[in-house]
Amino acid sequence: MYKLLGNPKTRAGRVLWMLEELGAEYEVNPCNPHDPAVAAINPTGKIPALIDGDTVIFDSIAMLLHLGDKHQKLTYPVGSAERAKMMSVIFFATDAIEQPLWTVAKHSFVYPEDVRALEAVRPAARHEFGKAMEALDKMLGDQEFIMGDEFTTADIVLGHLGGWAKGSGFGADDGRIGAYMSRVRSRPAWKAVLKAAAGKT
Ligand SMILES: N[C@@H](CCC(=O)N[C@@H](CS)C(=O)NCC(=O)O)C(=O)O
Repeated sequence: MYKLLGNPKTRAGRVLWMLEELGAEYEVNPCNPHDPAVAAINPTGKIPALIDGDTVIFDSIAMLLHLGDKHQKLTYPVGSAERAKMMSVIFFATDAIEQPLWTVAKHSFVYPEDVRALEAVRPAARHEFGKAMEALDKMLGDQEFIMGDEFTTADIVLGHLGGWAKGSGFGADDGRIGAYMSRVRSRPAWKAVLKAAAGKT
């Protein structure tokens, strides 16, 4: 039984999505960052944190890759060309798409108020996000999923970021990218996460 710490409305949501896709057994403590429960196991106090037996994993992407490897689903064999390509997409997503979203979030509600500079960072974040969407559109082309015909971990990362973008007013809902986001975000596993999260509020 996996134990996940983290409010589903954060990056914990992408891990819950993966757990649902895998049909894994898990329990969730929907705590917020720096809750004593998470501070006790993660030196940064950040969420999510995943407990798998005696192992504690701190980073959501590390969790997704670990779960995929362990269950041998939604990924490719370690060392394969497909696995390398999928990781390229995932790291592109967290570098080029997530960072501008995270920058705006940090300047909106994470940093202490006296160091926030939201209006100063917003134009660069929007510029960076726009460039990332251009690149994503090229990567995606007319494929159903980012790796082709198969839904993989990379689609969970991208689909989760699509929701984050929409929720923070960046948008990723036009054209091929918009259709792709609707496709992946309509999967039953993600709907189950949303339903469970809504039930907790
Ligand atoms: N790269 C980490 C980032 C973790 C992270 O920054 N989590 C946010 C919530 S989504 C958090 O705990 N923020 C509180 C803080 O930065 O102090 C991951 O993907 O898990």
